[in-house]
Amino acid sequence: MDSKFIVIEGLEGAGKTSAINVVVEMLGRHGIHDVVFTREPGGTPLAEVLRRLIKDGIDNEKVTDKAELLMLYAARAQLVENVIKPALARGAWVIGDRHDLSSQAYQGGGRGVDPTLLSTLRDLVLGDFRPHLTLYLDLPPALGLQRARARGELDRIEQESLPFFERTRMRYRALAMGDPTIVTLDASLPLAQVRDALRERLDAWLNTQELHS
Ligand code: T5A
Repeated sequence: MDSKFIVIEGLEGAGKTSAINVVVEMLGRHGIHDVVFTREPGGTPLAEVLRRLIKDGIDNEKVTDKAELLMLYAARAQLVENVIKPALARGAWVIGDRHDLSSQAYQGGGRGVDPTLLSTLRDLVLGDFRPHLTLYLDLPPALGLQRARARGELDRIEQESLPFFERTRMRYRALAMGDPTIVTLDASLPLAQVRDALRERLDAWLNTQELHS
């Protein structure tokens, strides 16, 4: 089977960490052990510096929506060209904790960034590079934020208002509905049920990939 890029997406507290463990487990069951992990923003030395700036800002300077977007795409350009594409080219599978769909949802939906600017940037930075599969963990933002809060301090983006996350979720759901490579899972269920649903969907997808290889 050719190597693939699988992405986990969702609001804060959706359970992406636990989902990544299930993906690793299922890949192992299908004999796939050469796996590279990425997170966005981040994943290269330069992208990790940008991650800190995006999440925390600097010296209380207001981070404009455009600067935030450009930093996210600068980090993504570094990660895709220096890590993801080389890994796929040598035959490794890549599991991404977030990718471009986050920008479409948070910056496009949450921040309300001009759609033309978003699509122009995506085309310029990524061309036609897309994940083979995206697992979108859907949950009400209030629940996700409650989980994230229980874990510790909230960063700059996590401190946004509930309506910001409602808009982000609406955009995630709208994009997922129109894209067959995005699988939506109910992440408000107890963890064991989410994990079972993930196993089932991934197993079916991996079987299909095997058939076509
Ligand atoms: N961002 C990112 C953008 O705005 N645009 C972009 O283009 C990109 C790439 C990234 C931030 O940047 C923004 C989005 C983010 O705000 P981050 O630190 O990577 O920052 O933030 P998150 O990805 O949101 O990471 P979190 O750790 O908050 O979310 P997870 O990984 O989904 O949460 P997880 O798995 O740690 O779970 C949180 C807690 O909930 C529990 C877990 O045990 C854990 O304690 N939990 C459950 N409890 C009960 N039932 C379940 N089903 C549960 N699932 C998880």
